[in-house]
Parts: sequence; C-alpha cells; structure tokens
Amino acid sequence: MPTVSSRMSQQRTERGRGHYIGGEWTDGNGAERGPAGDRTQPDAGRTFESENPATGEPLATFQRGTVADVDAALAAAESAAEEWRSLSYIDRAEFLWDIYHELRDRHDELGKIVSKECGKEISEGKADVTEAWHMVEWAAGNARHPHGDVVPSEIGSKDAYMRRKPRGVVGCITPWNFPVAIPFWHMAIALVEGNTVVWKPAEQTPWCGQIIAEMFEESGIPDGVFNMVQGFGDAGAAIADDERVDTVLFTGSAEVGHEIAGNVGGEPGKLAACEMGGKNGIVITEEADLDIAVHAAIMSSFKTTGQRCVSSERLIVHEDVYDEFKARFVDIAEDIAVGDPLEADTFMGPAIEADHVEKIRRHNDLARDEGATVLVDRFELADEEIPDGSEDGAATAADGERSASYANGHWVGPFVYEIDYESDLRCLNEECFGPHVALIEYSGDIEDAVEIHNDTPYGLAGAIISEDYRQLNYFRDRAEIGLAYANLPCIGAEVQLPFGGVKKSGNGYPSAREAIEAVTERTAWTMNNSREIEMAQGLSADIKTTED
Ligand code: UN1
Repeated sequence: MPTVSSRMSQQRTERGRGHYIGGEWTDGNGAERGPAGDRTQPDAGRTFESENPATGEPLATFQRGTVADVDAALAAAESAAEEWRSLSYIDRAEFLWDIYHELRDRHDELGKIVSKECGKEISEGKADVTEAWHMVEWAAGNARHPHGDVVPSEIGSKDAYMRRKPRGVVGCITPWNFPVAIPFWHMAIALVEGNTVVWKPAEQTPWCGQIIAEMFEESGIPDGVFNMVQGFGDAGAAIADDERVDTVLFTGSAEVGHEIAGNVGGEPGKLAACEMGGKNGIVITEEADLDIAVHAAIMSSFKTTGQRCVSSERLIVHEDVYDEFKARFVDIAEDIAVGDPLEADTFMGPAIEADHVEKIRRHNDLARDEGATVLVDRFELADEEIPDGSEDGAATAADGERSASYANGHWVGPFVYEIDYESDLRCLNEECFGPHVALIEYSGDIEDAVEIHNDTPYGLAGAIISEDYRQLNYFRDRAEIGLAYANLPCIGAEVQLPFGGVKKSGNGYPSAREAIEAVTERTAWTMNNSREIEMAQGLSADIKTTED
C-alpha cells in the first residue's frame, strides 16, 4: 500500500503512515481494542479520511487512534523522560533547530499543504508555517537565555534562586485552524524545557500532523520523546485523562477545553493550560479613522473565513459614525473574494467541513430569530461565486469535473447583521466561528462601549479604533480580554507575546514565555554558605533541650 508522503500527490486512495510512537510508525491497536468495527473489513472503525474542504474530496486515509494507542504512546513518553531531561537545554534545542530550518526550507510546499487540508487561503497557509518556525526559533533560542532569578535572602550567607524543572509528560491537543503553528506553540516549548510529548493533531488535519511527525523523526530526537497519535476526541480524552500526563496543553473549543480543565482541576499535581474561543469585539468610537476601522473589521471578521479563535463577531460602533461605517463595511462584505484557497486573489477560503457549515447556518438563523436585520447574507453562494479551480487546486482542468468538484466544497460567504444591543441575546454571546458578524450601534462615551464589549462570557481578543488616546487607554485598562489591540485588527498575534484569554476563553498560558509556566515546576533553591544555620524572620535556630 503506498503511503502518503509529505510531497504527496493527489491520489485519493493513499494511506497515511499511522501513529508515531516510540520512534516507530505504527497502525496501532485499533482493531483489537478500539471501538467495535466491522471485523470483516480490517479497517472498519479504524481509519478516517482527511478532506480537502474546497472540494469535499478525500486527500488520504489515516489511522484512528484508540485508548490502546494512547496508552502505548504514553508508555513511550514516560520511559524516554529520564534521559531527555538529563540533556542540557542547549542539546535539546539542537533537535528543534533542525526542524526550524526544514520549516523555512519547505515554506511554499507546506503552505500549500496547509491550504489544501484546512482551506485557508495561501497567504494564511504560508503564515501558519512562518508562525511555526517563529515559535521554534523562540523556544530553541530561549534555551540559551537565563531561566530563573537570583533572589535576595534576609541572611547574608544564604543564596536563593529559582530553578525550573520539567513537569514530565505533556499531552498536547491541537486544533485544525493552525495545523502547523499551534502544535509548535505547545511542543517546541514543552520539549526544550525537558518534557516528553504525546500529541494528538486535529482529526481534520492529519496530513499536517504526519509531516510534523516526520520532521521530528528526521531530526533524530531520541525515540519516545515525541509521540503522535492520530485520531478524534476519544483519543484526546484518553491523553487528557491519563494519570501519566503531568500537563495538558489544549487549544480548541470552549466546550472541550472546559471539560478538560474541569477534570484535570480535580487531580492534584496535574495542570491544564487551555486556550479556547471568543466572542471578540471591535469598538469603533466617534474618534475613529474609518479607513482603519473598516480595514481592521474586515480582516478580523473574515480572514480565515472567521475561523480563528480571535476572529471578531461583534462590531460596536458609535452612533456618530455608524451609518458611514455600516455602508462601507457592508459594501466590502458584499464583494469579498471567496474562492480557491490556492489562488492568490482569494480572501476567504471554504469552511472546514460540512458540519461546520451547518453550525454557521444555525448561528445565522439564531440571529434572525432574535430580531437581527440582515445586511449581507452570502451564506448560500451563487454558483458563479464558487471557484472553478486553478492549476494547483484539487480539481484538474482536464477532467471536465472541475466545477462539479468545487461545488462539493464547504463554501460559505459573509453574514452581516445589525441588532439592538441586549445583554442576553444569544447571538451576541455564543461563538459561531465563522464569517458571521453583528453591528451594534452605541451612544454615549467609551465607558458605554466597553460595557457592551465586556458583556460576553468570553475574553480572548478585542480592538479599539480611535484617534483619542484617552479612549484607547480606557479600553486597554478596562476591556476584559487577554489580547487587546488599538487601531489594528484583533487577529495576528506574534509568538513572543503572551497569547491567551480570560473568563471563558482560557487561562492565558499557551504561548512562548507563558507556556513555560505550564510545562515546568519551579523550585526555590536556597543554600547555606556558612557553617552555622541562621533562619529568616528572626526565627531562633537554637536547639534547646531539657539539659540546658
Ligand atoms: C487561533 O485563532 O486559534 O493571533 C490562533 C492570531 C494567530 C493565532 C490565532 N497568531 O491570529
């Protein structure tokens, strides 16, 4: 059976290489111990397909990981842990530098694969790879940076300083929308800090997962240090629930993240760092430069087809500029280029999968039911708006099936509505994760805008558009979010910044510096340089006995 290589052709029947466990590619134990499948067909219940969202066609078939596969991966990770943590930071980082160079060298090729497998337009596919090597660069470079503090002691003869130790085995569960970058947010740092890893890529992007695993294999990282199990939520849950896992790093839906955080919270000594969704808003005040406002709002609402956890679904606009902003925003949303992700002039690719299109439909319907005035409804795109293919696309010009093929893609266009603000409207509180955005008109001052802005259970990203520094600073200080932008879109964070949210959006760990907290334990190391023992706080060090 041919395997799907990283320089894969478009044959539909190709098979992925399975899981990467303990330095070996394996089909795993699914048939023996997985969910019941049809035993007359050895693959039934064990495999799944990766799909091109632009065509709905399968890209390749992958093994579906089971509890038994996760068990094997965790056993490998545990047994590799001691040797790995004994290496220096710098030696551990050497393996990551190889991957850094490979990500850079294969930028175009991998960018296209990202676009094919998750449907993001090509500049986004390539940016995903760039963000990955930025994170690898940060983590591997950080190996040569100081890792603790020297802390003064009350006692002159004492040295006190902070040291970090790896927590042990880190379980990583990553989403499809950044299929190359986010795995490295988790794993680059976890590994350089001395942990071993068991990773489950999103079931929508197993091809990207396989390529990353191949990079680790080629880097020569010791067997068992990095392990990958392909599969679905049941495999992810098996990782998160296992007592051998010391830290769970999760990026994905609030639903799953809260369940993981809840379960792990009850287990002493175990930690979950979860980065979840948002109902992100942009405040456009009466002092806004409307060119910036429209540009930032379009980028934030429709880039990645609205499928970033930081995408904006609420535009909170002052009454003095509302009509003009609305007219300009709607005008662009009507025409925004939805199309083949591999075409350079596409702005929005398809949604990730058929179920997700249905979810977007439900959110659009919900807004209507709650009284929205619909301004743009391109949910059902007209036939002529659906792309008819490109040379690099999944359909070929010669086969005459080009349009039919793209017609099965998961196309959706912008849905823009206006609605009077009310605190408990579900459409203003629940995340859609699609090109679905509300315009909310406000009157009054920045305080009024920020009150509306903060009135959601989430708190991930947000932006303010204003030329008035007092308004900007009020938003900076009072907006309940982890990522706040001024005169910018609320997407596009860089890896060296902390990334994460507050409230229902997460606990603010999963990026660069902050992730180190989640994958290490700190020891306050205090050492006596004297032959006497002297205590802080004036505590007596005299030992008194009845003989005294
Ligand atoms: C996500 O949307 O899931 O800030 C992550 C950004 C990217 C990461 C987004 N660097 O838009």
